[in-house]
Amino acid sequence: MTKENASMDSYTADKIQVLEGLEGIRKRPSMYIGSTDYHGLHHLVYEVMDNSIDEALAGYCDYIRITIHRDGSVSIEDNGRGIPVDIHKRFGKPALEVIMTTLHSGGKFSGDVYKVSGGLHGVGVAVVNALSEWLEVEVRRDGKIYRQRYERGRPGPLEIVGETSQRGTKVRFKPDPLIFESVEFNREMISKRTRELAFLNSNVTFELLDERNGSHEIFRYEGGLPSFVEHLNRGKRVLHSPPIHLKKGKNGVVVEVALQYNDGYNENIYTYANNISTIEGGTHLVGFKSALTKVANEYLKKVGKENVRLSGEDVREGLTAVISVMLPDPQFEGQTKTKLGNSEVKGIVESIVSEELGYYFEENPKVAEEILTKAEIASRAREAARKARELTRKKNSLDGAPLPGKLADCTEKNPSRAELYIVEGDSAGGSAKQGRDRQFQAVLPLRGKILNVEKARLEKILKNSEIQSLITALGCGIGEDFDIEKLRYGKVIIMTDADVDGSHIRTLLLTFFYRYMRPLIEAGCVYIAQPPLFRVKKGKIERYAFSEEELDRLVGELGESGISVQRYKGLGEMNPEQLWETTMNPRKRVMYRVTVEDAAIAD
Ligand code: 0RA
Repeated sequence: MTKENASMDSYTADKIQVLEGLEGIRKRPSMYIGSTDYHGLHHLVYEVMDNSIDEALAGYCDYIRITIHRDGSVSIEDNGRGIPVDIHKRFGKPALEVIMTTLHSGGKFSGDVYKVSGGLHGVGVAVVNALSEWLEVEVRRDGKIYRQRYERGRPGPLEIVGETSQRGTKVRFKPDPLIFESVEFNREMISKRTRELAFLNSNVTFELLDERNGSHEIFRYEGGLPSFVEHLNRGKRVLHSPPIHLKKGKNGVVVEVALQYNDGYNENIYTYANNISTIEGGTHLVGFKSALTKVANEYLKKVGKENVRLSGEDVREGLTAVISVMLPDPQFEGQTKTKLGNSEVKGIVESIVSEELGYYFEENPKVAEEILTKAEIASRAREAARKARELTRKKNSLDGAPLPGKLADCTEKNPSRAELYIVEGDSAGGSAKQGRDRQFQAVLPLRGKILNVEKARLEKILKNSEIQSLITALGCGIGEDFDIEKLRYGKVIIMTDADVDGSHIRTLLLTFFYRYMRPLIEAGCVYIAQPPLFRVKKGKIERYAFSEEELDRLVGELGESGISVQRYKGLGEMNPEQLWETTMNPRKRVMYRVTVEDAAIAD
């Protein structure tokens, strides 16, 4: 500061301080709004909306209209009390101007006006002002309409422009193109947030207008969180209706939860703290999960199933839930500041949900049965899959595992040049081993026994020793552990007989790949060999036919006299040379590359 500045009166000094504050926001916008891309841009809209929502939470506002204007500005209008315009004692200027030009870190105005402070990360509308080319605010209050315009945060005069019997605030701003990468608003994004806020604030009507194309949406969900859950579950088969709904306050924290199960396997939980979407979860989510698991297990105990023990994952299979907490001083943590950190919230949510959900289950035993039956099935499936995985992991223990004894490996170690033939039966396996080019072709014979488990559940199939050999030979693991980088062969070729058994084994293998190694199919690594069905011989001429039609053509070509036709019932009937010539020699063979659709059909 210069000497002159230092000697200025306190009002001017305040003004300088304010401008320095707003200058700081303009210098480091990302510190306040996360980024200057379209996320940051829309953040401005959400910030102003949150201020209006605060009025609604305080019980003074039930209507909010958002308009995207043709000139690139957005306005947010509410019917709340209107921002106060009287002279602020400490600052000696209108409260409106103080609000528009002062950073309120954390709890706005140290909590004297708002019990629950919303505002995205509580940065305040001054941030929007600082990052706007211009901003106009209109306040309806005390029978008058007040207006003030700001340019890059600098205030013009506060004027009275008319009279009114209404109350409310309208903030219209045009984001500064010097700050943002793009200043074009996306209606979809604003619409999504508006819908979300409408679910979370069931007493408020929202209107969204886009003057650029004349579109107009109204959001009002008197059903609140249960409607939100129904919306998320739309198109799904639900286990019970309506959603379970509970709401209760404790120690100044209000907890509201709606949940409903569908017959799928996904877990879909949305969490909010003071209307802010906590994408990274936090203490409210932890408390909820813990309560849900506890209540489910307690209920099972009560109905005499002490021996069943459900895990959290079991209980959350097919669950759609929305959790909303309101608290006086939210702490946001995590990478994107969307994780609720207040430690006291965990216990509060846990005790409220335990108690209320416990009552609900007692009063609605049919719903409880539906939910718990599903969780029990989930539990059994998870247990079986875990055991199977352990089994294959042990045998596989990924890298250092010994290769199966039946595998005749190739010398080539570069997977992109190596091939694995999966062959049905030991005798065909023998021919393939002798006929192959051992430089790049490996052979793994599978015994017909694999057929016995065809109808078994997949968990059982995983225990099958033939399948385990296959997993070990491929080296890339299965399911969540699948890693295509570890795949030992770039081509995996299924070679089975052209009969019913052969087709069963092929189907089973495809199903297995589809369920446990889908990326292998997606990468185009799985093939089906096409062995010939007939051998036609006449004198020294020897030819092969892969179909009846081809056979007819060949016979016609060669002439019928002195011709001998052999029909191959199985690969085993071919000698090693024949197998090489017809099915394994890359220069002559015909192979079919398996697509995901093929495998899905097999499944
Ligand atoms: C400070 C104090 C009061 C209301 C507001 C701010 C207020 C801010 C915004 C921002 C958008 N819409 C708003 N509506 C109100 C309380 C005023 C009173 O006690 O009358």
